[in-house]
Amino acid sequence: MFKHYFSFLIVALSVLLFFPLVQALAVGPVIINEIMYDLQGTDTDHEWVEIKNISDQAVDLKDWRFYDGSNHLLNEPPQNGGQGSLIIAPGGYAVLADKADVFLADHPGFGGIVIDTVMSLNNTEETVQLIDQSGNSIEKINYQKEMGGNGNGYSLERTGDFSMQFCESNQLGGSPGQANNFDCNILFYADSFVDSDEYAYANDGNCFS
Ligand SMILES: [Ca+2]
Ligand SMILES: [Ca+2]
Ligand SMILES: [Ca+2]
Repeated sequence: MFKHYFSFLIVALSVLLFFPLVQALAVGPVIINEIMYDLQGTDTDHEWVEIKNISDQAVDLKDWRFYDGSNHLLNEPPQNGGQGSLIIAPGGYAVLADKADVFLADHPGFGGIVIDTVMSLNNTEETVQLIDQSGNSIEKINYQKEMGGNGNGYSLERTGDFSMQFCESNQLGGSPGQANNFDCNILFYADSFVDSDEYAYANDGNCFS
């Protein structure tokens, strides 16, 4: 009997010690801030995702992965035509591009960080994640076409650093490397940090975050 209770104590302590760590790791410091998953015309080579460092310290993305159903290494600029570095300043942005050179050709004069990786973003719905160097999921967003940006040249933009809501950009081509500027005709809360596939809609046209 004593042995039984001792085992229970060990399990309980393990749970108490482990879960706060998991919770801490599951939030930031880098968020997926904007998703260009369905461009006008062909998507091949042109897709990109904007990420943002919402912490007050620089974050080094060395050995991080972008996940879109499988993990893809982030190529350190200037590999494959990227520019800048893997180190994101506090409050800073970076664009993860399927083809960094194609992104820069699509956005002449772009001065921000562009990191080449591999992505194939489904035009109906997809779960995308950022995986850190230890294999932890730092960010997890599930989008679907009903949120907007469905082949019309507009991206999906997060409405705030700590918001789970994504709305269609109100600027053709989105706002890569810049603060988001969006229009919420449909309210949507993505399931970042939470392992579920539930969505919430409202139809009153109001936008809040
Ligand atoms: Ca398209
Ligand atoms: Ca696509
Ligand atoms: Ca943006």
